[in-house]
Amino acid sequence: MKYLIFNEQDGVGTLTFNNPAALNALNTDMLQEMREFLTDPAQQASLRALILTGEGKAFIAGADIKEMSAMTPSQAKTFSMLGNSVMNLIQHYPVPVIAAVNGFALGGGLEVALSADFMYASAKAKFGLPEVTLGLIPGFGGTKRLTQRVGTAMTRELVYTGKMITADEALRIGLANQVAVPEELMAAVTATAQAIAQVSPHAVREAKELLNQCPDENAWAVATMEYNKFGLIFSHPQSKEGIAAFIEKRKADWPAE
Ligand code: DAK
Repeated sequence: MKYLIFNEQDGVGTLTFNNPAALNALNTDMLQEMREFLTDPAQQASLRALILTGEGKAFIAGADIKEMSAMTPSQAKTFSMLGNSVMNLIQHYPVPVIAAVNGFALGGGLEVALSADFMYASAKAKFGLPEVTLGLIPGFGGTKRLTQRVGTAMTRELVYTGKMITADEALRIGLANQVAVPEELMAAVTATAQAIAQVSPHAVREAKELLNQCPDENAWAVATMEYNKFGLIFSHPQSKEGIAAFIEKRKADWPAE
């Protein structure tokens, strides 16, 4: 991979955006590499959690403005469709995805972080949707995801002004779950990913699938899915093991799915 670095330890994968000279700006090739990585079934089967982060001073400073400068309207639409499909692959990745926002997360970069299940921020991170300053609008599903995360009024202020906010402000509005000093960001995110890797992998995958339905379905549809899943999970060996381990006062040893 030219734009991505991947490594894994004990079921926790880390995918690093690696084009620091361009602040990891999202170009077509990088999006295609992400799509390839995210659809690899072997990788999906072996991981328990996936961390996304950036090399250098940016997480991702947005879509590649230089590449976009040469696009026709139809190429821009194709680019937006590719970006949207990659964001959906992150959102629906079968295991939790945590964005470790190490620096600038702007435009398409914030949209990547918003597609993750949740994000932690370095105290140095900066967030924003500056598309309007370029005469554009957010193109990778960010308006909806940001509205779901921080509410309508805050999203509108950020989209209409294009301004950047700090990590502390991101924490205050519920965009980031935690702020860490820069040197401790990866340790904090890894500790949470490792905690996820300890619990039942089957239950986590099922919970993620259910949580992904919540914003789009009505309460009754979600409740129906929940009780169906809740019933089915009782036939899974991991629920039997988890409950037995609690009663026998021992650590669960999760059988393979
Ligand atoms: N694209 C391409 N190159 C970028 C870039 C970007 N988004 N951001 C930074 N770079 C490049 C810079 O051009 C510079 O390259 P050289 O000049 O060295 O060749 C290098 O990265 C270092 O950047 P700076 O020298 O500017 O670094 P500073 O620390 O001074 O400033 C900055 C950092 C993040 C404040 C600044 O680089 C900046 O403002 N960058 C642009 C941020 C931005 O506006 N991002 C939003 C991009 S728009 C759509 C599809 C998609 C989208 C919209 C619509 N449809 C088709 C509907 C998505 C849009 C976006 O994401």
